[in-house]
Amino acid sequence: MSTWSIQSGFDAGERPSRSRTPRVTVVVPARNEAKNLEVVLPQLPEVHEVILVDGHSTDGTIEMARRMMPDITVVQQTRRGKGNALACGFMAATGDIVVMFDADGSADPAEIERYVAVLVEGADFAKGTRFVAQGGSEDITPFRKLGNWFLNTTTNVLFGTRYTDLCYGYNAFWRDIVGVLDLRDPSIPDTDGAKQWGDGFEIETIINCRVAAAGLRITEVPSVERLRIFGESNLNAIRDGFRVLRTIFVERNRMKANRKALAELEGIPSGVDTRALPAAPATVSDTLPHQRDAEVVDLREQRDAQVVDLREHRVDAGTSAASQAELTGETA
Ligand SMILES: Nc1nc2c(ncn2[C@@H]2O[C@H](COP(=O)(O)OP(=O)(O)OP(=O)(O)O)[C@@H](O)[C@H]2O)c(=O)[nH]1
Ligand SMILES: [Mg+2]
Repeated sequence: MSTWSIQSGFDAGERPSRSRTPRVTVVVPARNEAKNLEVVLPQLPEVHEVILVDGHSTDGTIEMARRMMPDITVVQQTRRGKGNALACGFMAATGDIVVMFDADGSADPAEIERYVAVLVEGADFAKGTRFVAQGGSEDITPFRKLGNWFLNTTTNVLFGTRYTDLCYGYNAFWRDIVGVLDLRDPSIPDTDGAKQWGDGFEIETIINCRVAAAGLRITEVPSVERLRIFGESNLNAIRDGFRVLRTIFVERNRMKANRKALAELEGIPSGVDTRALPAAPATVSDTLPHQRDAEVVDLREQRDAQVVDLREHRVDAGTSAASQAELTGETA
């Protein structure tokens, strides 16, 4: 397993002190996964908390989750799409480490400790990969594999990254980097019912691009993707593949714009190669000195406020999805 980060040129400062025995939050986005959760939840190891982010399921997903794991935290997502579900889950998380864990049976719960281990050893972001020794997939088709290879290579060329599996959703990170991800605010309402940018399956690409652009330490973790147990994939290879491709270019422009803005702030004369600059502060607390006083506090206030906000969307024990939907003004 190799750890790498792209050239950042700045010493982003010391990482916040991190626990050797971190509390782990497992975030499980789920849309109509009742049958899978019945199998998957009992297999999860003992962790600090498990957060189910429900995508307006109609198959009793929430009830099943509660039956299999009475102390599970249930959050109702605020808009639509896996990206929004994850953003809601990250915001509600209280552990030191966040593990992104699909509900469909494809992620092996026994691997969680591997992700945690590389984070404790010094990585900021532990990226699952099916395409290294000891990794694999029982699920991927040759067509998707080719598409993933193309998207992965494009990212590596444009960002200077060393990813081997861009489009894989089993990843983990220290929660103190969540500010760097800068995901679409879950409290922004779902206006026209259309999936908003960042709310769909492009989420993994957005996260991968942003952690790399920020110069964070990334360690790839071999992972074996298993077959979805029941039901059908929500992913459409062609439509979502194009969404990912677009994301890569959008994120590349974002990185360049951030670096330019940062160079201006730092008073670096034009003509200097801004590729040597990080695209964003490395972690919420590891901002560059000039940002430390002003922005950190802001970010934290914002984060706390959002968590409180989001908790209004939590489904309390004994409250059905329908009555929760009434509460939040959403249709179940
Ligand atoms: N809350 C929520 N979860 C979702 C949504 N879309 C997908 N998910 C969950 O995200 C996880 C991954 O979705 P899948 O449909 O399996 O897609 P995938 O794993 O990327 O693709 P496959 O390899 O085809 O399985 C599953 O646990 C889904 O239930 C959504 O809109 N809302
Ligand atoms: Mg899946």
